[in-house]
Amino acid sequence: MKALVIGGAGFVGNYLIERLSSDGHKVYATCLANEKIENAECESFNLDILDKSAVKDILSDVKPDWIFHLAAQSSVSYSWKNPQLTIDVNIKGTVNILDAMRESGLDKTRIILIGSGEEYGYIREGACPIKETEPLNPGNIYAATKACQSMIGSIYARAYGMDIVMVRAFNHIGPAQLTQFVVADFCNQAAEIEKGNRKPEISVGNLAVKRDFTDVRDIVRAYELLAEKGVSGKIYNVGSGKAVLIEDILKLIVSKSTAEITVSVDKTRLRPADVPVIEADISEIKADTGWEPEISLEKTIEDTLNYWRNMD
Ligand code: A2R
Repeated sequence: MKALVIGGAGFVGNYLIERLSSDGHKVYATCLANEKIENAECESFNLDILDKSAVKDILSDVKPDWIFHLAAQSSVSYSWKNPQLTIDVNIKGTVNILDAMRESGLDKTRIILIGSGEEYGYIREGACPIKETEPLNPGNIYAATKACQSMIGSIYARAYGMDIVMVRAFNHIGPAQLTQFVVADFCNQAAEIEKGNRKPEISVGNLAVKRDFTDVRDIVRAYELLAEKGVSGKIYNVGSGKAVLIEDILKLIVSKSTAEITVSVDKTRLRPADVPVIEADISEIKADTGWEPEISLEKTIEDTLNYWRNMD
């Protein structure tokens, strides 16, 4: 298949390109002008998804069989600081891509829209693990934009018969993730302590929330399977199906570190509002594609710690 990964220079994009190429697909990818796609097998283009005519040009050039839309302002904490940009990229950007597909005669091409488990937000009591049918009640700006993306995706699928599969991905982690995300941040801090570059104290935000973490390599395998076997117009949770306390993740990282580490709470790391528990019900994706996560949390933490240990 010819696959186009929009937003291919990010954390997930790199893994997805690698996965698709190693499975024999011809992969094209886009990134912003200040970014670079590292994979040599992949043909890349610069693209800002806010420029619809540029999106159309690339679609007409590549004529992909599958589109994976990963381009996003993907940080929850940054979305509080810059809601306008988050709304522009995550909502207007998605509409630009869907409209560009229709205007280029690619309205029957399969597109995988990557949303987020954050869309569910403040769920009803007893609703965990969360099914795709759970009402959305987003708790932050990023989540609201992704909820909007999945609603628009459903509307375009129904109204225009477009082949859209929507994903609600829960937290994904692994080597090379930016340190604005919690596990990468803790692993980086632990590795810096081991190297003697900082005092033996990890600085943390809210440890009392539970999140559903999956290795990024399992996540991209899910995306590929959804492109192959996902049902058009449907929304799928992609996660581990098991929420873990951030505090327990921290304990795991500290236990795997060779340094003696203490923990301190940094109030600037606390967010204006945190949703207490997010956990996925993954029976839909299991039933339709056979996917389930294979890599343990322990293995992911070890690989992520090693990644930061090897950084200069
Ligand atoms: O913000 P940057 O410079 O890291 O660039 C990000 C890129 N991006 C854009 N691409 C095209 N046009 C734009 N206007 C635009 N704004 C940002 O999308 C980055 O290279 C990519 C997203 O990658 P990450 O931030 O590393 O996110 P990750 O973890 O790969 O997640 C991919 C998807 C996103 O839809 C998340 O919301 C979802 O999975 O969880």
